[in-house]
Amino acid sequence: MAPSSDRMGRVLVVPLVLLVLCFSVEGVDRGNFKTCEQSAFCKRQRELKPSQSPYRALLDTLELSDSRITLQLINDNNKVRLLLELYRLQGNMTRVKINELKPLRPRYEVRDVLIADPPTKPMTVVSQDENGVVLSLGENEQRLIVSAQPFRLDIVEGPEVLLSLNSRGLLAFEHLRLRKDTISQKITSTFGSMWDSIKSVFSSKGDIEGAGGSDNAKNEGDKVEEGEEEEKPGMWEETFKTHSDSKPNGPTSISLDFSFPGVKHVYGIPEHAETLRLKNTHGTDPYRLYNLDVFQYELHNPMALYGSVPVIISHNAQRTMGVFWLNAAETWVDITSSTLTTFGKMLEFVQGSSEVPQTDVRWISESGIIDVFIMLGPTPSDVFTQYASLTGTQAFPPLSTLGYHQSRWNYNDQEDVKAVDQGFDEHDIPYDFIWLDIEHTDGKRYFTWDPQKFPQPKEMLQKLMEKRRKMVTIVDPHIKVDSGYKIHSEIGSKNFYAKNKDGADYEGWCWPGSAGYPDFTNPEMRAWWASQFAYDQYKGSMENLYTWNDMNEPSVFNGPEVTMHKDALFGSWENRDVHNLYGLYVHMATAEGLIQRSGGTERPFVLSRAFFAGSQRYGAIWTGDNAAEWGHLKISIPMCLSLGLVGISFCGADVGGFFKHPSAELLVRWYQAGAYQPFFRSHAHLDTPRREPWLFGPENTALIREAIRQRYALLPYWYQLFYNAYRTGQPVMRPLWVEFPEEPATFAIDNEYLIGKHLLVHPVTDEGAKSITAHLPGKGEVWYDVHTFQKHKGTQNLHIPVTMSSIPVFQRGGSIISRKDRIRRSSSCMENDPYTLYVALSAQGTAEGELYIDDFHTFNFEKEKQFIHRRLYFSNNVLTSSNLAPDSKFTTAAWIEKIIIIGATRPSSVSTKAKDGAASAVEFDFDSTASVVTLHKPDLNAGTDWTVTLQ
Ligand code: NBV
Repeated sequence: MAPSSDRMGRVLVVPLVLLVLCFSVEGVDRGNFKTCEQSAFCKRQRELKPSQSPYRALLDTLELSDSRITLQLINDNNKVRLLLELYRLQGNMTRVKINELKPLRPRYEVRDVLIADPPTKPMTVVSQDENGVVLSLGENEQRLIVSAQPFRLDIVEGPEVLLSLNSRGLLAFEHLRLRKDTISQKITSTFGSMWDSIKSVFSSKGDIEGAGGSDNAKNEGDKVEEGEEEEKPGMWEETFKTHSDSKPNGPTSISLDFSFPGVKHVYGIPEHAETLRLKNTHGTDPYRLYNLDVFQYELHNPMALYGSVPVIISHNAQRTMGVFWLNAAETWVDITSSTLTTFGKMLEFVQGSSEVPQTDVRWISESGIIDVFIMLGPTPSDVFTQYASLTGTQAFPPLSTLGYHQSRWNYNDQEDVKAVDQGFDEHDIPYDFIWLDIEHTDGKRYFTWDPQKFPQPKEMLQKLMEKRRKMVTIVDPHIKVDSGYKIHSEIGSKNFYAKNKDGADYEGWCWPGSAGYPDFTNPEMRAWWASQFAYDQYKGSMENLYTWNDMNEPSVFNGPEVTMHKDALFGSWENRDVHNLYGLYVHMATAEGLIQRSGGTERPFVLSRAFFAGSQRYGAIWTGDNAAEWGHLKISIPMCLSLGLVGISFCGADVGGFFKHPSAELLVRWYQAGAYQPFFRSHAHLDTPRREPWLFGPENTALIREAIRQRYALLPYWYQLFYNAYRTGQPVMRPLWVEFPEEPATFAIDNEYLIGKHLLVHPVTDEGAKSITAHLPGKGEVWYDVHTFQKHKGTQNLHIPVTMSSIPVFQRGGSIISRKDRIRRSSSCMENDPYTLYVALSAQGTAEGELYIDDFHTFNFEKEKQFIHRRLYFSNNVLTSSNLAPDSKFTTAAWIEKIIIIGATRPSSVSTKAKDGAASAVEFDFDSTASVVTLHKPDLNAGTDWTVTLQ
């Protein structure tokens, strides 16, 4: 350990490794993290050659029940049998599960990620012969073809192959086995009794003698041939740097390949600091999914980051599909795109031999089972619906959380908080949340406050509340080992900590020094954790205090790859099996805590750094410790787009960049971009100079103010999109190809995107930019510059000049967007303010949109149907507001103060008519240069039926 002093001059005792982590390097220290070559299972799996699959389907074992088909597979090299289960799921999905037929011990199957057992539909056998079985998937002549030798699966639609599994023969399943040297010693002492009991269990099922030790190897009476189960380095233990992994279960990895004929573009598998379109990994490492705290991550490389969603999405002009690989262990994904196809024999005659593009995706995981959901689309929106039906939708956030968040590591004390809060008022900049990082605690003991710096937390929160503002405090999952700390002693006494391989509480180094890591996989632990957010437990907390979970990969400064040892235990499972779930569980328990403290009334807000499939149900995610560099600003777009594609809409990046100090230009550009991303928070490292919005001179303050004001004006649209994401699973921030799936020019674009269907944003992300080129998609579409109302046609690459105040945003012709143009201190202050409708006409003179209103913070919209959901429709010069949810009940005082019709011709008169009311004339003006009609004070309630007629 090495002493150092903090900025206050106090002497701290910091482990050496922490110093190395925090202060030594510029850029990521790659040596801290494994390459595929250094990860024994990845290396073993990647060495397998394609087209040599040893697996054969034993067709005579086929069993068909109502909801599934099972079939045994045999590995002809070692005679180990696997059980294949096939399910046709509702909503055009297929589930493929492969496990050992009789594993020595159960293999981990992921829990708590699927929202329910996916409902099935019957599958029927269409035909069967000695080569395979053809099953009907019901929809559109879709068939699932099981070929026997070598085993492969093909999903076809009519004559077209949509997707093939194991067509490259890379299915590999390392069966559980006993260690050879242990067996050869006849397992006398330590393992003697275990061996006896295993033998007795299996003696009824068949004999279990011989090297290799797999009982199911004996099912056919075949002998395991010597030497087949070749021992390779790293199978039974592995070291990385100074860390050793004891691997008590030996090699357990699994792998399977998927081929997408006709596909050139695949997306997803966050989190990587990577382009939207995934790259070929031939000649590089595969993309890695293993939740890690990567210090100063680099751009454009396949290294793992803080979170993992094992979902890949394929897209071409005809079809979008997805593959969800439900496995929480360390996973690597290889992607190869080519233009030559090699189809299996059975399909050659249907497919022909012409050259088409193809993308092959191969998944490799360290343990668990193969459990795959194939989402057959066919549209992008169908894939989102399908995935949402499995893992749930985005939690619907309180409106205020869509406002602007001001954070830094750290706001030092109550005075500091007060001064920053006042700064916003003095500079007339709205904000909703101020954040406190780890220094606010009493010695990194979460759920506490530093008694010197934050002696009166409630008073502080109360003052914020009076201004209708809120706060977030950080609550990390590493718990200081300190017998005087209640949280630690309770977790300890309840036996809730994760264990090390020897069964003692696992301890690692983190911010508080020695720390324990609660076993969040345990539902009792989660319930206890949730209870700690009760107002009488978390002293000094109030209704306007929300939560931030950091370091939940989990980060362990002195652990292998800065995380927990693989052989650490969560109940009977190893970290190896459940690693990528830790962050999700922390997030889940915290969100539950915030719900419970309000008696189930209030919607929670929790920001998490680590995540997994399903994390969308618990709150927001940010992209971790980026840097104040232009490249990091640019990458924030594809990083959030990739998350949105796999269900996680509430995403943002630290505005300004976490490490380093941004130039004024970069900071302004980042605010402009961040204002148009779902989660909008500025944040900065402890060592960076202060950078509140008013510290860069009046001109830049004005630019930042304007960007934040644009965000607040658009909050009604953001809110409606989040409601839509919650209801339907459609992403809030979308790649262009999602709305223009037939236009290949959009497939690789990741410097611009759509918010919902209707706003196209092309933030300026280049230093010194004097112009940008925006791609305006859609043949026959029109796009209006939201600032000038200038009309542009799609499809085109529009070159436009930019100045420091430019935020290029275009509203799609045919859309109606609601805004609130009176900006106040915070979103809560604007709740009942009037709306302005921006009606942007299509080439056909029509437009439509939605408006959603509720109390903006409780679950009453759901429990008591207290919400307003309107459809706004413009056609034949009549704008109509109609009810999309007739059984909902809610009223609003908010009215429509202005209606701006863009792309219109001059009317001679305009009248409004509320339901059951008489028609009344409305004042308007017409701007002939911009072709804009502005209706003033139409005096319409935002929540009722009415029409506006232009004559
Ligand atoms: O809690 C301190 C920081 C936090 O500000 C940041 O946002 C997190 O991503 N935290 C990481 C730990 C240390 C980073 C060097």
